Amino acid sequence: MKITNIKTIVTCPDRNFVTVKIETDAGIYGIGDATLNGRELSVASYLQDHIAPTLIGKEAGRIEDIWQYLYRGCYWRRGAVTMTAIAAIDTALWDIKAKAANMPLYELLGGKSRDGVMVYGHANGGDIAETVDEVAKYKEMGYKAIRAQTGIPGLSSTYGVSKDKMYYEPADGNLPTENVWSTSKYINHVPKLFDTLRDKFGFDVHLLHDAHHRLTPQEAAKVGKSLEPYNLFWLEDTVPAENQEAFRMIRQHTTTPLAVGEVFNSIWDCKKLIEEGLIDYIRSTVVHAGGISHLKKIFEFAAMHHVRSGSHGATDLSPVCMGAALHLDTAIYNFGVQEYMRHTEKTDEVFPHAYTFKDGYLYPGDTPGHGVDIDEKLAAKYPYERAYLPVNRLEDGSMFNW
Ligand code: EZ4
Ligand code: CO
Repeated sequence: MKITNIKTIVTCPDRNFVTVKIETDAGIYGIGDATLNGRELSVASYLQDHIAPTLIGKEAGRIEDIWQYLYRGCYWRRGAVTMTAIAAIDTALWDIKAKAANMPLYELLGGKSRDGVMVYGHANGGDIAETVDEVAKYKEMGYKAIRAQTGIPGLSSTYGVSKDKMYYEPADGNLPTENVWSTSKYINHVPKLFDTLRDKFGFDVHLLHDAHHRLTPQEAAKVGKSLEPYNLFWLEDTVPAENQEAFRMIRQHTTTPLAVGEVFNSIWDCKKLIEEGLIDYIRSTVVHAGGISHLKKIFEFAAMHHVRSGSHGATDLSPVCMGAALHLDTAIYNFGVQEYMRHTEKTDEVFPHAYTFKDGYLYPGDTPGHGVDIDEKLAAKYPYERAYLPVNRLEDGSMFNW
């Protein structure tokens, strides 16, 4: 089965998505997500201008060899743009292989290790009372795990807290929005949120929290310690982890479980974090960490070091990524939790999918492949719209220095 054509489809059904479609001479096609929030067109060009010409005529079943060819063969290894493009090709090739075998993808990855994939949703409010209401809504929908974020008194806006509830999108504006951040205001406020939530909902629901890479190691240690009485499922993205050693300091001071990795794109971003047992959950996902092939290797390495998966699953990762991630989540044995922010109706219409939500769990479905498709005609109705993730400054106007 030879690759005959590679299309790169850019569409904006409420937000931008890049999708790669690989066609073969057997009439079977596969699709992969290539969306990199705020940098979408770079990946589209990488795929269309650089990768596509090199793969026409190649054997579609040689997934590992194509992965190594794209990773090692281009000389310039790693990087978010490159790895997202490789991920899209890899996902599409796994989709093709599973369709050709007439099996849902999880069967090719070793079969089911679990029946359903526990997901967490985002409850965010402008203040604590509003966040409490949002958590209640997620509980009603059946969620077993809920991420809680709240606005900080004295700061006019906070990343991850939005007016839109079910489907908020952090990217906006024709130019980047600028937010103001104060760690001292945050540190004093966040324990109050979890104190209120545990008081109201008890300890039977998993609660998570995301610090969006805004802390120093010392501040992270302090936040982790202050949240210990509330028994969080995890504290996410404390420090950026470009300096992996920084997590040693956090680890020594708190037993709050630590999660990081949504911006990582390869095993080399988390090798030390995992092998030294500095984190509890690795949050990388299919689209940004080299596809099914590479992420499976990361998760298997993590399994040896008591680290579980907790894949990123915000609205800017397309339903194609979600479908693929659910098959991997279903197959691996060290699965932890899967983020699920849901997509808008418009997005779901462009990407018909087999996965379903019930009672706090997602199910990948049994359609051959990863079970997600793209309606190209509908996609063509929504042209790309420029959008950026916001920039953060401190109260004195300076950029973050960590
Ligand atoms: O900031 O997906 O855990 N989820 C998150 C997300 C990310 C966005 C970045 O594009 O932190 O909201
Ligand atoms: Co996050």
